[in-house]
Amino acid sequence: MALTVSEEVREAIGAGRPVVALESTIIAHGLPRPRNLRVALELEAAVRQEGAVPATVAVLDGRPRVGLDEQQLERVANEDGIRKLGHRDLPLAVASRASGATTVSATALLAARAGVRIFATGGLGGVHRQWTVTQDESADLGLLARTRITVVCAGVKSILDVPATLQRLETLGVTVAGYGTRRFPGFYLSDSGHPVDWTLDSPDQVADVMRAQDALGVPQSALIVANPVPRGEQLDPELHARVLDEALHACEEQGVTGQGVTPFLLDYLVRHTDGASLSANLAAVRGNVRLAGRIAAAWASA
Ligand code: PSU
Ligand code: MN
Repeated sequence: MALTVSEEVREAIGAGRPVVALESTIIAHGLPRPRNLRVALELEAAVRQEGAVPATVAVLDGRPRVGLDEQQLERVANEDGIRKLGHRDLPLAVASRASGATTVSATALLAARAGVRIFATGGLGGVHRQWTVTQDESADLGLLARTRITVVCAGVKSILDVPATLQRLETLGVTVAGYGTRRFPGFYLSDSGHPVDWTLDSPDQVADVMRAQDALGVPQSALIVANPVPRGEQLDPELHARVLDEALHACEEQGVTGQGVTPFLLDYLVRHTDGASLSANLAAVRGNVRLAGRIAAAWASA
């Protein structure tokens, strides 16, 4: 098998103990150095604190890995030229022995292949605001429509067209629930301004939905658990709206396209909010990782 699962993760899966997959694009391309390595280690520690085993996913020298040791995490955080890999890039990275961080789509695919059912990230990719011109829709959505995994996230990134993304998730048949909220979270913001149809309030309830997915034999699609950043830690909504508007203009002016768009926008927000967007991003990810640990525990104990 072209996939390497770390010994600790393999043993935990084999014994039915809780495991949480973590993506690496946020480390390599979503957070500035040297903060990114500290965050990567902190997120793994947070998973452990909830009694689960962390399984960060990346491709190193052409080898897809589920579960990284500290040296491998350091490579993801600090290596120049580390690529950004969506799921379509995996065969190319393997064949050319490239190293890359995995997005939600590639992480979900590899984690599911390894037998990991729960995955935590910041915000999903989705439909970009200029979709009618660019047709830019993250591969995250299509992959989650055909992968049986539970993704804990703070909604979709607010740089996106949120209602269009919600509509696409509905069309694709991806199950979505708010966690402790009737409003769809807005990544940097606790509330995107859009409702969700279903609300779950405990890890046990989430695990019940996962069991129902399996029992129904529905298409192998994901469950999205949309967990809002605490209101006290969100980005000021006015600042968010103003700087995002500037960021979208800058992106267009500089002709940034394709894979570059999301990292460009996130970085622009960090630099033009004095790091406030970074704090909100981290608060969201931390909350998601902890909740994912609890869901993994509920899933394993049933
Ligand atoms: N969430 C974050 N930071 C990120 C991302 C998500 O807080 O950098 C990444 C995820 O890996 C997601 C990717 O899958 O951005 C989406 O990129 P694109 O729009 O190019 O599909
Ligand atoms: Mn894109």
